[in-house]
Amino acid sequence: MTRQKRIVAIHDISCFGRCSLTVALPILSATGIETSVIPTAVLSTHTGGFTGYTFRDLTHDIRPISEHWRSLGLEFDSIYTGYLGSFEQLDIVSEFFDDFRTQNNIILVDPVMADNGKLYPSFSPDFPKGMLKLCQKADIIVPNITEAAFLLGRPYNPGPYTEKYIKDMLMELSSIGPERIVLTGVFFDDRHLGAACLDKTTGKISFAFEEKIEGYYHGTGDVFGSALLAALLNGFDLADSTKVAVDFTVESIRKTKAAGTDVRFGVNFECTLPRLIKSLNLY
Ligand code: PXL
Repeated sequence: MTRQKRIVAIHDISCFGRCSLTVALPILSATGIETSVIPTAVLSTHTGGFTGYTFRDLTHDIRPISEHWRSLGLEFDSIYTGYLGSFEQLDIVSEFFDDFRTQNNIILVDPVMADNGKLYPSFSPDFPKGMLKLCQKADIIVPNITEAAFLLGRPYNPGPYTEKYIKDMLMELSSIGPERIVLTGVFFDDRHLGAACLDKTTGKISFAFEEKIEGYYHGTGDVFGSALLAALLNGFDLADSTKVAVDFTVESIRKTKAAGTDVRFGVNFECTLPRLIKSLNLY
């Protein structure tokens, strides 16, 4: 057996609502990857559509965890970050990258902060500037169209998009620094939705689309990012990993829509995991 891959996922724990760590941990583990976590905060629910949620900030636990891990000489094949709640957390995570970057590991930053043209309510208008600095240190970034617009200081375009618009956006995002860009929420017509990716080392741009399912389902960015990383770490190239992640996310949404679940409760990725495992040719 080849050496088992090990990653660290640095996100919050939203106790209810299937996003961030409650999504990343099961998806990556199910695909054979040893998944360590650094929880950045504990919330009773995510912040998308719920009111009255609790929030326990764990910012000041991140450095001590990192120091302990350094004393143990731990190494990770990937560092995967998602929702980070403050400038201080961005700075501490940036230091973590400096401490745990190796020649070959993949730093994947999902710049979680916005969707549908708007910043999430918990972020101040200058937060994208801080997130941009973290993205500069990444090997891969996975913004949605709104996050890409905020990172680039461009006006939000609600779509549909042209191929040229998406290709230009990918090129501009790659000038931030990362070698690989995966842009989600891409559509050229009203019937299909998916993602586009650019691999700067080969210059190759690829698209992956599936049938569009109406409704705004929470946590799908985390389902997508986790499946993408699972595929990359299992040896798939960027274009194929993007296809696998689009397929897994859309199938999870399809099941959830069929069940009529509250869109705030996240998507049924659990019952879609066998499909992911099959598409990665695992076990
Ligand atoms: O899925 C992204 C996410 C993660 N964590 C928290 C969130 C959100 C999006 O709203 O609120 C706490």
